[in-house]
Amino acid sequence: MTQENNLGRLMNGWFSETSDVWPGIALSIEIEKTLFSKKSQFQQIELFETRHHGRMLVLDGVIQLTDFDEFAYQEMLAHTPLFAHPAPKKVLVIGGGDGGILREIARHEGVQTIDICEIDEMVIQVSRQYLPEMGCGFDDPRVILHIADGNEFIGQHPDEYDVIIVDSSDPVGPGEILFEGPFYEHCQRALKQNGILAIQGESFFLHPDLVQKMVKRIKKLFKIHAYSNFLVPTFTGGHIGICLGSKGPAVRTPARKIPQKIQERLKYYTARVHKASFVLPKFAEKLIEEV
Ligand code: SPD
Repeated sequence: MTQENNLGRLMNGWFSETSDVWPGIALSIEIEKTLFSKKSQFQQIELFETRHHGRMLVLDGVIQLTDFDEFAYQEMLAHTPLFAHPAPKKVLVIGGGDGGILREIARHEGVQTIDICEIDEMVIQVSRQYLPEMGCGFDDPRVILHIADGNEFIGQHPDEYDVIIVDSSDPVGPGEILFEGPFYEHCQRALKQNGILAIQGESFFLHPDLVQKMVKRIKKLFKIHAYSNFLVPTFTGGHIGICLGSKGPAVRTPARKIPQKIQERLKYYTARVHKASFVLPKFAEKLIEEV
């Protein structure tokens, strides 16, 4: 897929996220002003002040987050695998340059090391400058930043992580490699014996073929696998999934009690939401079961 096909449009004060990955449908957000717009070595990075939804980060024309609902995505993608694991100590994030997933992982006191591998340093700089609520994720002393290609990095770290979280953009531009078979195999090898992998799992409404492709890869590599989904109103389609693979722990329920100290700071994730997120509409369940 070419990047040219994927650029969003700014017209009459509205940003519309149009893409060949979801033809014929677009999500539009009213913009107040553009705070940052520059092409990095890897992608077009844009940061907007929206009229009603706070700040918004856009990569190659695709909305990555808004202040309005970023908590839903970051909390679910981080806490679902972390609470499914009985005692995660070493965690890796691939992508996630905005820092929001780091912010959530840092709430877990038992986690000792948080490696993050992000290919595009400019995303981190922009987030630190314009999205302090997420950029602060990099301030935790347990965070070790690696500016590198996620696919190459993961291949060099066998048997190292309790949890790996892939916070990727869509399979266009720098994120494309993170949807390929070899990357999944590297992730499987980089996990310790009881490790859990959680990958940004796209939307079964917008791209069922892609979801099936991801699930098929996970099923081939992990004895335990599941697909979770939840609401994010400012993503086209209004929801997104997580594709999970586990070498041991069950993933559909939390393995431990959510500490009060963490729960009181969260806005989306609860133990009940964790379990409910694995209940899928009939067509999606079929889609996932038949691969
Ligand atoms: N279709 C958009 C998928 C974006 C997923 N990545 C979001 C990054 C937020 N940390």
